[in-house]
Amino acid sequence: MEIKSKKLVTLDEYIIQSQNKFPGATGELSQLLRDIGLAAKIISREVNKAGITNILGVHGSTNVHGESVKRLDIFADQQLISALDRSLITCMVISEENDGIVRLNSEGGKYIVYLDPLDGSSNIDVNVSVGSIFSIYMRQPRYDQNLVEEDSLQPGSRQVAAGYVLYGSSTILAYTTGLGVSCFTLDPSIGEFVLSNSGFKIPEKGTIYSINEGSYNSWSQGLKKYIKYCQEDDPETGRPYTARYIGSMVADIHRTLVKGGIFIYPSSSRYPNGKLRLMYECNPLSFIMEQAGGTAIDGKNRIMDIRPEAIHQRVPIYIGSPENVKMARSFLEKYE
Ligand code: AHM
Ligand code: MG
Repeated sequence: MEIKSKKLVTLDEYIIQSQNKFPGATGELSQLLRDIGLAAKIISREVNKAGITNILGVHGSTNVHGESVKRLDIFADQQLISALDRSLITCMVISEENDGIVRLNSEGGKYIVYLDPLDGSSNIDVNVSVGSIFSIYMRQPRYDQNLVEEDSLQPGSRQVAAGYVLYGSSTILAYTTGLGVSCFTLDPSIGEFVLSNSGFKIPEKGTIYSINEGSYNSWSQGLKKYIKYCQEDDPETGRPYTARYIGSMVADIHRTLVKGGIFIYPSSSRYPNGKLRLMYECNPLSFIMEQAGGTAIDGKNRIMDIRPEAIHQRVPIYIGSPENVKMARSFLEKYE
């Protein structure tokens, strides 16, 4: 009897194999990605335990074992930063959890990493998916070698790699180094991320729109008209579209990548520049989206072309299937 088994490719194996596509690669970026993969496994384990916090103790308290319980977003931040610190390749980390830059032990390290360690963490209380996001840049050589915040202020088009981890019904890691998007699923029985899809592509057009409609009254005319267009009856174009909004950006973007459609976080009176952060939410997810064949704009311009002015700056975002984003942009232009 012939036994045919599909070969499992783990994240670590895949990263090492992919390194060969970059002649002259030193292996440092591969190491950095593997460090993030390891931290993601530890965070995934803790996120999955979050539902039993009543037994283990609520955040900020002491659990039944007498251990202090950290907030999960702080825990995720510490895991990722210490994983990056250990391998001495990264000189600086900027994270949603820290107001300023975090200098690591390797001031000479050539990479700068932006992190949203646990995006959507307010959703944990209600057992909804959350995610981690990362964005990696090369440190630019300067004569004055002191590491300063400005070194990290590079447009998204200069990212050398980016990705996200979605802690959902299963844990998924997706990343790109500019040669397409690869997705891995965590197999908890062996504790490994296993390749589930390489060369991941978003549908050209989709029938799902995703936006927090509670802010409807403070939207621009163009956006109001576009959302009305999504809701109109026109079977030929698949309308009315379906509305889906999880309120956890990584989960909303992951669904958009798989099923197609559009995700929008616009400017509003509460958030004149949108709510989401350019450097550790919008840029990395735009890089993934573009590498999967999608589009990401701020309403007019490509997100990854924006010249950043501050590490925590916010930006409106329209991201998803190219046809849907193009249509949204045409409404914004027409009713400006
Ligand atoms: P957070 O970084 O404080 O978790 O906020 C980011 C989250 C995103 O995941 C999500 O897309 C957005 O906030 C939802 O915001 P809103 O509740 O305003 O719709
Ligand atoms: Mg966030």
